[in-house]
Amino acid sequence: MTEQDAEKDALIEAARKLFAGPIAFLKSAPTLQFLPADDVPEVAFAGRSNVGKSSLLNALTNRNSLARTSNTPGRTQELNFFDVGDPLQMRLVDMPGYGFAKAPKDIVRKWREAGVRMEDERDASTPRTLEGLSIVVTGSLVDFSRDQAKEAILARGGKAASSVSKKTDFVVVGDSPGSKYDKAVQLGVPVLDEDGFRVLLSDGPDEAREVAQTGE
Ligand SMILES: Nc1nc2c(ncn2[C@@H]2O[C@H](COP(=O)(O)OP(=O)(O)OP(=O)(O)O)[C@@H](O)[C@H]2O)c(=O)[nH]1
Ligand SMILES: [Mg+2]
Repeated sequence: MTEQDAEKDALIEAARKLFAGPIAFLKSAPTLQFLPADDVPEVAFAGRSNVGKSSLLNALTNRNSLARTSNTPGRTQELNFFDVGDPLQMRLVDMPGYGFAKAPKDIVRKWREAGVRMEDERDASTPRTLEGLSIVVTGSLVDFSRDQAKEAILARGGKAASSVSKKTDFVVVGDSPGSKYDKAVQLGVPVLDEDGFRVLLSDGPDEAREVAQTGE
């Protein structure tokens, strides 16, 4: 074994011991004024909601329920601090996720206003101009795959529905649309072509209604 290998093994063994030893929940900080003193190194788990940050923290420390996990995005809502080692060596910090979470939009905004920056805030910062709207995409679009169209709708807070009803707000129609188009016309649901869809995404529903075709 080389000297480097030996050093590496010693580090791995020290880490194993550290994470097998005492680890305790310290506190949840809802705002910056509740952060613990900055006295030891901290490793924070940041990332999109529901990707498994809390689960990773549990796996790393070989404990089942140190950090609370859940199937529902937005489980972790505050900064949760865990003291590692006795005497204290470092802290692990479980952070709220960002992205499509149910609750954390406001929470992420609160942290952002407090000066905390998370990487890749793309989704959290897309304005939710389609909040509460149900949109059906049918037929093939030129510049969007079905998934891309759906993602663009979801990112703005809209719902990508699969069938047309009176409650549908817009039907986006590409080539060879089929019966969903007929149904939209029949029910008087505003129909958008691909350009109209772009208006919906960039300018919102009011502008899109101006360029939509409405049947009957
Ligand atoms: N298949 C699979 N599922 C995982 C893995 N890690 C976590 N999960 C599951 O993913 C879901 C979310 O896990 P969490 O650890 O709560 O995710 P989080 O990133 O802390 O979520 P937020 O606190 O909402 O930001 C749970 O249902 C976990 O069981 C993994 O490695 N593989
Ligand atoms: Mg979590």
